[in-house]
Amino acid sequence: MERLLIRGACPHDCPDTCGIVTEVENGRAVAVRGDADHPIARGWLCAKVRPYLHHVYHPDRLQYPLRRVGSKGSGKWQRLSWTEAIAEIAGRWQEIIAEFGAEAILPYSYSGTLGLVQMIVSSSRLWNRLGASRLERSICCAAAEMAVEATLGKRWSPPYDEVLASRLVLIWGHNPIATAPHFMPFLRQAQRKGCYVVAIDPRRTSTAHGANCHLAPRPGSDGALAMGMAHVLVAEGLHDEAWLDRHTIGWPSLRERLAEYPPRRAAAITGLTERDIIQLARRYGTSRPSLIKIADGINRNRNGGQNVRAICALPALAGQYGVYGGGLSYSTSDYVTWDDEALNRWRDCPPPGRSVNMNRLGAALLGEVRNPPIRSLYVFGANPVASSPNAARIVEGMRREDLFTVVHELFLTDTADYADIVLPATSQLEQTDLHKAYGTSLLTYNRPAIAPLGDCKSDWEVMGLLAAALGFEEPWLHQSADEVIEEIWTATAKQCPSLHGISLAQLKSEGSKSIHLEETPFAGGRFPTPSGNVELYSTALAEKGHDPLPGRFHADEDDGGASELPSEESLQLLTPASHHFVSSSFANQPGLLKNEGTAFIEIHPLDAERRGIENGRSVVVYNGRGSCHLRAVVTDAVRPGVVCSPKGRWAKLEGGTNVNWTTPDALGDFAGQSTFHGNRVWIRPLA
Ligand SMILES: Nc1nc2c(c(=O)[nH]1)N[C@H]1C(S)=C(S)[C@@H](COP(=O)(O)OP(=O)(O)OC[C@H]3O[C@@H](n4cnc5c(=O)[nH]c(N)nc54)[C@H](O)[C@@H]3O)O[C@H]1N2
Ligand SMILES: Nc1nc2c(c(=O)[nH]1)N[C@H]1C(S)=C(S)[C@@H](COP(=O)(O)OP(=O)(O)OC[C@H]3O[C@@H](n4cnc5c(=O)[nH]c(N)nc54)[C@H](O)[C@@H]3O)O[C@H]1N2
Ligand code: SF4
Ligand SMILES: [Mo]
Repeated sequence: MERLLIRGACPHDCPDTCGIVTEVENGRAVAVRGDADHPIARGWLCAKVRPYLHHVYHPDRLQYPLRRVGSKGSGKWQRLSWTEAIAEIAGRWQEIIAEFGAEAILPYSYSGTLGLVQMIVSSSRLWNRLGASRLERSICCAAAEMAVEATLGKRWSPPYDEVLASRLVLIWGHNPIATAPHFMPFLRQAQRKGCYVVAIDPRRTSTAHGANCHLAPRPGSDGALAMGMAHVLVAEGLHDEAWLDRHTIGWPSLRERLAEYPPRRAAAITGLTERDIIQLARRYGTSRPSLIKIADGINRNRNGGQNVRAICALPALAGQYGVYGGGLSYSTSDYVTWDDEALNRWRDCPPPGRSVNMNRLGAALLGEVRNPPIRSLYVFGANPVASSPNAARIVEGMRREDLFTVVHELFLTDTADYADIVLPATSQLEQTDLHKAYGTSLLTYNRPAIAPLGDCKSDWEVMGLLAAALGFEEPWLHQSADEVIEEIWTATAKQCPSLHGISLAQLKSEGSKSIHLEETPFAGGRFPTPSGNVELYSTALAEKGHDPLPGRFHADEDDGGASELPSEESLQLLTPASHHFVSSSFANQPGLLKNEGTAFIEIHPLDAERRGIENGRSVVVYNGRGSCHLRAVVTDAVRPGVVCSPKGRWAKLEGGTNVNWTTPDALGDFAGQSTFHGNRVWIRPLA
């Protein structure tokens, strides 16, 4: 019997990017474990990925290309060969291009895998060569990214283990127990050494439960909270004037603006008490080192960008940037930036196509995007019907008879149901890739452990087949995955100090390598911004038409898509990460569905009572955009006025809709950001 151990990387949208080891017997994977030699996984995987073989060998895995035979969404399919499928796609595209031009084709991909080849390169090269519409990738973190880059220059963050030096950690709008599990052992160890942890989240998450203190501000009010804290720091002389003088731009103007945020006003906006705000500010101003850890949940609202800007100002006021164990932990994405030209091949391509904001998919398909209209949609590594906002509009758009839709997937998802052609995709155990973590400093190589199931092909293989069928002979569309990695690595290593001293060969043989980080981020108060300082005042933002200073916020305008519903009866629905799914990935796996339990919504006892809702009762959650059915969990874990139902459910397993039938497709303040959490809903017991 042949038994092999193959090293790989968890490809899912999670900052940890664990190293995994697959045990293979006679060509079949028999076990998947955390790689004991991987400095983050350290031998264990999260609850979602531990049962990975149920994902890989799920009886519903697609194994052959399918063509729709019934009406869109009817679920009637006919098997076809890859040769037929590719010929049909290329033929339809050639007709569309002849009539409307290549921009009538929209590729839609996001975070099914985060691999360099299967996600990043597969989302760029072929589409650039074609001159297709480009996708504005703003569903997750666009506003926070823009805010952090405008303020600090780059998304740099300390490694997880630096928290062992922190004396105070503010976990702000982030739920790492579910969304960055491998940070938790470090945090717990820090707490055992006396580090004080404050969770700032409108609901009592499992992370908040384990914190030393939990503050529950109104959703979207974090900017006002940060400004209020800054006001107190200055009023009490707890700020570091010398550091601000030396290392920031715009401090005098920001200081003036802080006058607008006395604790009383900050309390009125956030729903916290003045005392809470003053105490938090005092603790922040007197504990060193103090770390603020944010992720992306916090930026999915109307003011997400400016809220993150205000939070980014706090470590500057406290002189905490560049301090080991202090500063801001957001993302490590900018330590290595893949070489743009090697990735995209712009020089060999026609002028880039127009951009379509992914958060407006339904609207775009229904006519918001014209000249040319979108006539073909190619979805891979994403499940927009389940995961993108205002889903009813997406479905309406995807039902268009004149839209030719291809979905490349592992499963017949809510989105695949509306395809004309469905192509079967490999899982991570069946494909080659390179992964750069966004929460840690590790690069991890994924070697395929098993042969593709049935006729499954990887994203990049399909790009090669499509390129050939469209007559594109450029070698960079026909490289193997390893050749793509080699080329991009080599081009990147030439200009990226973080890769110095690491060879690709070494990375492949050892499985993972840490990028080269000499010191804590922003050590010595050096910032890669245009001014070299923390830009409290940002000219770059001003040039884009934004307020260059943090601290002025839009009213939250969501009317739930229905101005006639009584607004005083509405509740604000948060739809954060589920513990057992990654977005909608895994939400078709029976064991994980069982562990997550019936789809639920948390509601405060006062709000439940007013509506005659008892614990455990089925409820209709609705607004002018749509509705879904959930089980009520009556709990004071949420603030009055706020309800919470985790994202990720497959609509077709839940009676036809999920929470995204209610979520808004309005855009946030920065970068076309999604505003999932700025969502007004109404709730009544199900008759
Ligand atoms: N288990 C699991 N892990 C995941 C994912 C998943 O679906 N499941 N998704 C992955 C993805 S795609 C991402 S982007 C990351 C996200 O990682 P996180 O940002 O940690 O995840 P979220 O649950 O979206 O949001 C975190 C918290 O923000 C709170 N929140 C919402 N609005 C506000 C607000 O206005 N202010 C404050 N203070 N808090 C607010 C929510 O209640 C939630 O508890 O996680 C990744 N990891
Ligand atoms: N209500 C609400 N909705 C949200 C959010 C929220 O906070 N609230 N958060 C949003 C966020 S942060 C994000 S990042 C998005 C994520 O949204 P999406 O990127 O759409 O993520 P998933 O829903 O997990 O869908 C990924 C799909 O890719 C498939 N897949 C996996 N690997 C591969 C592969 O190698 N090739 C191909 N072709 N397919 C593959 C999986 O089977 C899965 O169906 O969801 C957003 N949705
Ligand atoms: S989802 Fe995150 S925690 Fe779970 S195995 Fe993957 S990288 Fe690790
Ligand atoms: Mo995300």
